[in-house]
Amino acid sequence: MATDHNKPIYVLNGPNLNLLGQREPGVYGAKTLADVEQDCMDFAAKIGIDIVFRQSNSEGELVGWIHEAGQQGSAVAINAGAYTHTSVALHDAIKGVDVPVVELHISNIHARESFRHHSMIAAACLGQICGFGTASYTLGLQALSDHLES
Ligand code: CA2
Repeated sequence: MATDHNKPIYVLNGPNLNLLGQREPGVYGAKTLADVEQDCMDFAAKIGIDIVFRQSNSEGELVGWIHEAGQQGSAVAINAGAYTHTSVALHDAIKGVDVPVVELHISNIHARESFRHHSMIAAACLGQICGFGTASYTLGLQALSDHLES
């Protein structure tokens, strides 16, 4: 698939990620979501892509944004937060769009509580990046950019 440089990569964030940097710094680090957005903007400018960065606590809103990305975007990087482990709706939305989707997580979900080991969206995604702290976001953007160029 050739990269459509006119279309942005959507970076979508699920529930409670608006709290980043305010609690649990041992698990999720000290950066706020605004810091992560800035890191993504800087990285996107460096590698020559456009991004749209959003967060919602609503499963339905995330579903709508995946649909929007399927029409107006080139790819999706999603940290679905706790919906990762529960949401058939997000799985189906990802399956329903014709753009590559990368699942990302700040923490290593496989090294945490057993209820975090299973991802409902992993099988619908191109791949999964987790455990690299907030660098998982820029790693996800790099992976999608490389995939779109290949
Ligand atoms: O490691 C990740 O990125 C997660 O997607 C984060 C989710 C968690 O449910 C997933 O299992 C793994 C939680 C996001 C909530 O983040 C908070 C940050 C600070 C304080 C409270 C929640």
